[in-house]
Amino acid sequence: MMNEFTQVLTIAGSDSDGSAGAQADLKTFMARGVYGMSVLTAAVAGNSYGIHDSVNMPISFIKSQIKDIKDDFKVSAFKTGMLSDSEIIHTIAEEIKDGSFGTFVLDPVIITKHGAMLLEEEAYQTLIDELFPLADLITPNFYEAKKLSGLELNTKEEIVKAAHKLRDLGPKNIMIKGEHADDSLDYVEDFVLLEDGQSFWISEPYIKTDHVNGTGDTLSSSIVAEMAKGSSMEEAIRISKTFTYRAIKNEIDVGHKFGPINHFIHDEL
Ligand code: PXL
Repeated sequence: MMNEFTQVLTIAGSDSDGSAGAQADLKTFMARGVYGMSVLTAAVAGNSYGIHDSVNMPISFIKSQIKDIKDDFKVSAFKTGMLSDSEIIHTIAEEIKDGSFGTFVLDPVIITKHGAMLLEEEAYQTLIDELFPLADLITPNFYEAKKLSGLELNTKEEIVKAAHKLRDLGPKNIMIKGEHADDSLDYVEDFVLLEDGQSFWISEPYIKTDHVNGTGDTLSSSIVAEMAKGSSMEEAIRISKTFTYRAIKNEIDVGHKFGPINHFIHDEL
Protein backbone atom coordinates (compact mmCIF):
# COMPACT_ATOMS: atom_id res chain seq x y z
CA MET A 1 0.00 0.00 0.00
CA MET A 2 1.39 3.35 -0.97
CA ASN A 3 1.28 6.15 1.59
CA GLU A 4 -1.23 8.81 0.77
CA PHE A 5 0.43 12.18 0.95
CA THR A 6 -0.97 15.62 1.53
CA GLN A 7 -0.01 17.77 -1.46
CA VAL A 8 0.78 21.49 -1.34
CA LEU A 9 2.12 24.11 -3.71
CA THR A 10 4.20 27.27 -3.69
CA ILE A 11 3.95 29.84 -6.47
CA ALA A 12 7.15 31.78 -5.93
CA GLY A 13 10.58 32.83 -7.11
CA SER A 14 13.67 30.64 -7.00
CA ASP A 15 16.51 31.87 -4.79
CA SER A 16 19.81 30.35 -5.91
CA ASP A 17 21.33 30.18 -2.44
CA GLY A 18 18.51 28.03 -1.11
CA SER A 19 17.70 30.33 1.81
CA ALA A 20 14.45 31.90 0.65
CA GLY A 21 11.75 31.75 -2.00
CA ALA A 22 10.64 28.43 -3.45
CA GLN A 23 13.64 26.60 -1.98
CA ALA A 24 12.75 27.66 1.57
CA ASP A 25 9.12 26.76 0.90
CA LEU A 26 9.97 23.26 -0.34
CA LYS A 27 12.30 22.61 2.60
CA THR A 28 9.55 23.74 4.96
CA PHE A 29 6.97 21.51 3.27
CA MET A 30 9.34 18.56 3.73
CA ALA A 31 10.01 19.44 7.37
CA ARG A 32 6.27 19.71 8.04
CA GLY A 33 5.57 16.34 6.42
CA VAL A 34 3.74 17.30 3.22
CA TYR A 35 4.54 16.77 -0.46
CA GLY A 36 5.58 20.13 -1.93
CA MET A 37 5.40 21.36 -5.52
CA SER A 38 6.55 24.66 -7.02
CA VAL A 39 5.47 26.96 -9.82
CA LEU A 40 8.33 29.38 -10.46
CA THR A 41 7.42 32.98 -11.25
CA ALA A 42 10.99 34.28 -11.33
CA ALA A 43 14.52 33.35 -10.39
CA VAL A 44 17.03 35.43 -8.49
CA ALA A 45 20.81 35.09 -8.36
CA GLY A 46 21.73 35.63 -4.75
CA ASN A 47 23.89 34.55 -1.87
CA SER A 48 24.23 35.51 1.77
CA TYR A 49 25.59 38.95 0.72
CA GLY A 50 22.48 39.87 -1.27
CA ILE A 51 20.60 39.52 -4.54
CA HIS A 52 22.59 40.37 -7.64
CA ASP A 53 20.39 39.54 -10.61
CA SER A 54 16.90 38.32 -11.42
CA VAL A 55 14.68 37.23 -14.29
CA ASN A 56 10.94 36.73 -14.54
CA MET A 57 9.58 33.54 -16.04
CA PRO A 58 7.66 33.98 -19.32
CA ILE A 59 3.90 34.18 -18.70
CA SER A 60 3.29 31.20 -21.00
CA PHE A 61 5.73 29.11 -18.95
CA ILE A 62 4.08 30.09 -15.66
CA LYS A 63 0.77 28.94 -17.17
CA SER A 64 2.31 25.65 -18.38
CA GLN A 65 3.61 24.84 -14.91
CA ILE A 66 0.18 25.50 -13.37
CA LYS A 67 -1.55 23.43 -16.04
CA ASP A 68 0.72 20.45 -15.43
CA ILE A 69 0.02 20.56 -11.71
CA LYS A 70 -3.73 20.94 -12.20
CA ASP A 71 -3.78 18.05 -14.69
CA ASP A 72 -2.27 15.57 -12.28
CA PHE A 73 -2.35 16.51 -8.59
CA LYS A 74 -4.76 17.26 -5.77
CA VAL A 75 -3.37 20.34 -4.06
CA SER A 76 -4.94 21.00 -0.63
CA ALA A 77 -3.34 24.38 0.11
CA PHE A 78 -0.90 26.77 -1.53
CA LYS A 79 0.94 30.04 -1.12
CA THR A 80 2.27 32.81 -3.27
CA GLY A 81 5.61 34.52 -2.67
CA MET A 82 7.58 36.66 -5.14
CA LEU A 83 5.29 37.75 -7.97
CA SER A 84 7.45 40.51 -9.53
CA ASP A 85 4.90 42.53 -11.50
CA SER A 86 1.26 43.17 -12.43
CA GLU A 87 1.22 40.83 -15.38
CA ILE A 88 2.35 37.87 -13.27
CA ILE A 89 -0.13 38.76 -10.53
CA HIS A 90 -2.95 38.95 -13.07
CA THR A 91 -1.97 35.58 -14.56
CA ILE A 92 -1.89 33.90 -11.15
CA ALA A 93 -5.26 35.45 -10.17
CA GLU A 94 -6.86 34.09 -13.33
CA GLU A 95 -5.38 30.63 -12.76
CA ILE A 96 -6.30 30.24 -9.08
CA LYS A 97 -9.72 31.83 -8.93
CA ASP A 98 -11.45 28.49 -9.62
CA GLY A 99 -10.31 27.49 -6.10
CA SER A 100 -8.84 24.19 -7.25
CA PHE A 101 -5.67 24.59 -5.17
CA GLY A 102 -7.54 24.90 -1.84
CA THR A 103 -6.57 27.21 1.02
CA PHE A 104 -4.61 30.25 -0.18
CA VAL A 105 -1.91 31.90 1.93
CA LEU A 106 -0.64 35.09 0.31
CA ASP A 107 2.78 36.28 1.48
CA PRO A 108 2.86 39.78 -0.02
CA VAL A 109 6.58 39.76 -0.76
CA ILE A 110 7.74 43.28 -1.64
CA ILE A 111 11.35 43.71 -0.58
CA THR A 112 14.05 41.53 0.99
CA LYS A 113 15.50 42.32 4.41
CA HIS A 114 18.52 43.76 2.65
CA GLY A 115 16.69 46.03 0.27
CA ALA A 116 16.21 44.08 -3.00
CA MET A 117 12.83 44.86 -4.58
CA LEU A 118 10.89 41.71 -5.47
CA LEU A 119 7.66 43.47 -6.50
CA GLU A 120 7.40 46.56 -8.69
CA GLU A 121 5.67 49.49 -7.02
CA GLU A 122 3.10 49.73 -9.82
CA ALA A 123 2.01 46.22 -8.88
CA TYR A 124 0.95 46.89 -5.26
CA GLN A 125 -2.54 47.91 -6.34
CA THR A 126 -2.90 44.89 -8.65
CA LEU A 127 -1.96 42.64 -5.74
CA ILE A 128 -4.65 44.29 -3.62
CA ASP A 129 -7.31 44.34 -6.34
CA GLU A 130 -6.81 40.89 -7.81
CA LEU A 131 -5.30 38.62 -5.16
CA PHE A 132 -6.39 40.01 -1.78
CA PRO A 133 -10.05 39.06 -2.33
CA LEU A 134 -9.02 35.44 -3.04
CA ALA A 135 -6.71 35.03 -0.03
CA ASP A 136 -7.57 33.02 3.09
CA LEU A 137 -4.64 34.63 4.89
CA ILE A 138 -2.11 37.36 4.17
CA THR A 139 1.17 37.54 6.10
CA PRO A 140 2.74 40.97 5.53
CA ASN A 141 5.84 41.88 7.49
CA PHE A 142 5.99 45.22 9.23
CA TYR A 143 7.30 47.04 6.16
CA GLU A 144 4.78 45.43 3.79
CA ALA A 145 1.91 46.16 6.17
CA LYS A 146 2.95 49.84 6.21
CA LYS A 147 3.08 50.01 2.41
CA LEU A 148 -0.19 48.16 1.85
CA SER A 149 -2.22 49.86 4.59
CA GLY A 150 -0.74 53.35 4.14
CA LEU A 151 -0.43 53.64 7.95
CA GLU A 152 2.77 54.42 9.88
CA LEU A 153 2.39 51.62 12.46
CA ASN A 154 4.12 53.51 15.25
CA THR A 155 1.86 52.07 17.95
CA LYS A 156 0.10 48.79 18.71
CA GLU A 157 -3.24 50.51 18.10
CA GLU A 158 -2.11 51.44 14.61
CA ILE A 159 -1.09 47.85 13.89
CA VAL A 160 -4.56 46.66 14.94
CA LYS A 161 -6.09 49.40 12.75
CA ALA A 162 -3.92 48.33 9.79
CA ALA A 163 -5.05 44.71 10.18
CA HIS A 164 -8.70 45.78 9.99
CA LYS A 165 -7.96 48.06 7.05
CA LEU A 166 -6.22 45.20 5.20
CA ARG A 167 -9.08 42.83 6.00
CA ASP A 168 -11.53 45.29 4.47
CA LEU A 169 -9.61 44.76 1.21
CA GLY A 170 -10.74 41.12 1.07
CA PRO A 171 -8.41 38.60 2.75
CA LYS A 172 -10.23 36.48 5.35
CA ASN A 173 -7.44 36.43 7.95
CA ILE A 174 -4.53 38.80 8.56
CA MET A 175 -1.17 38.24 10.26
CA ILE A 176 1.06 41.31 10.58
CA LYS A 177 4.56 40.22 11.52
CA GLY A 178 6.38 42.29 14.10
CA GLU A 179 9.31 44.57 13.51
CA HIS A 180 12.72 43.08 14.22
CA ALA A 181 15.12 45.62 12.77
CA ASP A 182 16.18 46.91 16.19
CA ASP A 183 18.73 44.87 18.17
CA SER A 184 17.52 46.29 21.49
CA LEU A 185 14.17 44.47 21.17
CA ASP A 186 13.29 41.83 23.76
CA TYR A 187 10.38 40.31 21.84
CA VAL A 188 9.01 40.14 18.31
CA GLU A 189 5.24 40.48 18.37
CA ASP A 190 2.92 39.51 15.54
CA PHE A 191 -0.72 40.53 15.37
CA VAL A 192 -3.39 38.14 14.05
CA LEU A 193 -6.93 39.08 13.07
CA LEU A 194 -9.11 36.06 12.34
CA GLU A 195 -12.10 35.71 10.06
CA ASP A 196 -14.54 35.48 12.99
CA GLY A 197 -13.31 38.83 14.35
CA GLN A 198 -11.17 37.37 17.14
CA SER A 199 -7.65 38.68 17.38
CA PHE A 200 -4.47 38.05 19.38
CA TRP A 201 -0.79 38.89 19.63
CA ILE A 202 1.87 36.17 19.41
CA SER A 203 5.25 36.95 20.82
CA GLU A 204 8.56 35.12 20.85
CA PRO A 205 11.88 36.34 22.27
CA TYR A 206 13.96 38.41 19.85
CA ILE A 207 17.02 36.48 18.69
CA LYS A 208 20.08 38.48 17.74
CA THR A 209 21.44 36.79 14.62
CA ASP A 210 22.31 37.51 11.00
CA HIS A 211 20.79 34.19 9.96
CA VAL A 212 17.18 35.13 9.19
CA ASN A 213 16.95 34.79 5.41
CA GLY A 214 13.73 33.09 4.37
CA THR A 215 11.93 33.58 7.67
CA GLY A 216 8.71 34.93 6.13
CA ASP A 217 8.71 32.31 3.40
CA THR A 218 9.13 29.58 6.01
CA LEU A 219 6.34 30.89 8.23
CA SER A 220 3.82 31.11 5.38
CA SER A 221 4.73 27.74 3.90
CA SER A 222 4.48 26.10 7.30
CA ILE A 223 0.98 27.59 7.64
CA VAL A 224 0.12 26.11 4.21
CA ALA A 225 1.37 22.70 5.34
CA GLU A 226 -0.57 22.77 8.61
CA MET A 227 -3.79 23.96 6.94
CA ALA A 228 -3.43 21.18 4.35
CA LYS A 229 -3.07 18.61 7.15
CA GLY A 230 -6.30 19.85 8.71
CA SER A 231 -5.39 22.41 11.37
CA SER A 232 -7.59 25.43 12.00
CA MET A 233 -6.18 28.78 10.89
CA GLU A 234 -5.29 29.71 14.48
CA GLU A 235 -3.57 26.37 15.15
CA ALA A 236 -1.67 26.55 11.85
CA ILE A 237 -0.43 30.05 12.68
CA ARG A 238 0.64 29.14 16.24
CA ILE A 239 2.43 25.91 15.21
CA SER A 240 4.17 27.73 12.36
CA LYS A 241 5.31 30.64 14.52
CA THR A 242 6.92 28.18 16.95
CA PHE A 243 8.49 26.20 14.10
CA THR A 244 9.96 29.35 12.55
CA TYR A 245 11.22 30.60 15.92
CA ARG A 246 13.02 27.32 16.50
CA ALA A 247 14.46 27.39 12.98
CA ILE A 248 15.96 30.82 13.76
CA LYS A 249 17.15 29.85 17.24
CA ASN A 250 18.96 26.67 16.14
CA GLU A 251 21.39 28.45 13.84
CA ILE A 252 23.37 26.67 11.13
CA ASP A 253 26.69 27.89 9.79
CA VAL A 254 25.97 28.39 6.08
CA GLY A 255 27.12 31.43 4.07
CA HIS A 256 29.44 34.23 5.14
CA LYS A 257 26.97 37.04 5.85
CA PHE A 258 23.18 36.92 6.13
CA GLY A 259 22.60 33.19 6.28
CA PRO A 260 19.58 30.90 6.10
CA ILE A 261 17.48 29.59 8.97
CA ASN A 262 17.48 25.94 9.99
CA HIS A 263 14.80 23.86 8.26
CA PHE A 264 16.04 20.64 9.83
CA ILE A 265 13.89 21.37 12.87
CA HIS A 266 11.08 18.88 12.69
CA ASP A 267 10.86 17.02 15.94
CA GLU A 268 7.77 17.25 18.15
CA LEU A 269 5.87 19.82 16.02
O1 PXL B 1 12.30 36.18 1.64
C1 PXL B 1 11.71 36.84 0.59
C2 PXL B 1 12.11 36.23 -0.73
C3 PXL B 1 11.12 35.65 -1.51
N1 PXL B 1 11.40 35.10 -2.71
C4 PXL B 1 12.65 35.11 -3.20
C5 PXL B 1 13.69 35.67 -2.48
C6 PXL B 1 13.43 36.25 -1.20
C7 PXL B 1 14.49 36.84 -0.40
O2 PXL B 1 15.66 36.75 -0.68
O3 PXL B 1 14.93 35.65 -2.97
C8 PXL B 1 12.90 34.49 -4.53
